[in-house]
Amino acid sequence: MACWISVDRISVDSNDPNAVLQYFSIERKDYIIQQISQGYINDTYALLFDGFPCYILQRLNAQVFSNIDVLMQNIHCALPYLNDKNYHQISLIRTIDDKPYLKINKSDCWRMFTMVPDSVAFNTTQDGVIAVEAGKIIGKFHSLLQEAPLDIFKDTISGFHDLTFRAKQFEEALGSATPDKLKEAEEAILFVKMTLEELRFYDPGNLPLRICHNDTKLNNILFDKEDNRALCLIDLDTVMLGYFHYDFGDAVRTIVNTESEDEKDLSKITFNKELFEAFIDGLSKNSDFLTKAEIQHLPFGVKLMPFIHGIRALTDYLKGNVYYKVTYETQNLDRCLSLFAFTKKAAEHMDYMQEVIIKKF
Ligand code: GN1
Ligand code: MG
Repeated sequence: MACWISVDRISVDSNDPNAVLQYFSIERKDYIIQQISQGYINDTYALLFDGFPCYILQRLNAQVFSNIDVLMQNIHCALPYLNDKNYHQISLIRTIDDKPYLKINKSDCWRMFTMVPDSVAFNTTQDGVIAVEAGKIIGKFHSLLQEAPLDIFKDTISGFHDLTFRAKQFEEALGSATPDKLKEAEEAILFVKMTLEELRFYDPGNLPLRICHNDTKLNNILFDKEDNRALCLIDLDTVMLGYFHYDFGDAVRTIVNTESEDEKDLSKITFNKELFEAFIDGLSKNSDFLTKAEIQHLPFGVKLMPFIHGIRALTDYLKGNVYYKVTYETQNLDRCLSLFAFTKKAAEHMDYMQEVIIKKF
């Protein structure tokens, strides 16, 4: 249902992307608005004029992001650094009253970015060039942000990739789940318990904290439509401090597994060695910033990240799909099963990854 409220004495339908456009400092034109269905959290729209995409408009999920000021502040701080001859800078479009986003009320927040022209994103790939390019751009993102002071970045979601925190949420979900769901997810629950036991002694120790993207899945990288050069990373909502192996693991899990995150046929889940080596090749071109200890931790990230995402999906399934947008009731369960299938593949390839990494770095 549309909810009419007032912004600066003007009424706006806070659910309607068309209605919020007038509050952004862009040329007034008859844009066509197309919803982009990807993404589990925000609502995203592309603004097209004359068939060309010009802007990205997003309604932020205020339930997931409880402090949108902090989130936007992190992005605002990161963007000036993310600019280089080999990194396409994206810009935030300010509102007509010169704010970084449109806050209608606490739960209705919209923001707009420039669209990267002639760019494309891929959910999965079989192409070694894409894997090389993905490695390069993730390395570039980190080298550029190395210049930014750490203390200006605040957590947008605390404990985001913290295994102990995710395990606690999982335990709570077990306590409140229906017997049906517990039965349906029996195998996945066992896998979590076993793997948590195995990772009990995981300790990032004195690895350096870096400004991470924290969601470096393949489809958050834009490539040039013509020559497949990687241009930049998008979806900067979780730019905050973390360990490099988070970004490494998220990229690898979505590149070397050539199937989607909710693939039901687990026999299709891959660990494609050519793609892994290509990714490492690309990353090694922009990896001077990495310490020895970080390099040693890279394979661990490939096991950790799909496992953490799997626990989060399973927790959400047990809680009744309250966090992620789902298109069917058991989607979160399918996601966790496929993520766990990849976690197992990663575990089988730990020595192999270490060997490739030692050779290339
Ligand atoms: C969520 O909405 P999207 O797809 O950008 C999630 C990520 C996961 C991703 C897919 C804030 O991101 O952590 O990698 O789904 N983002 C948040 O698993 O929870
Ligand atoms: Mg995201």
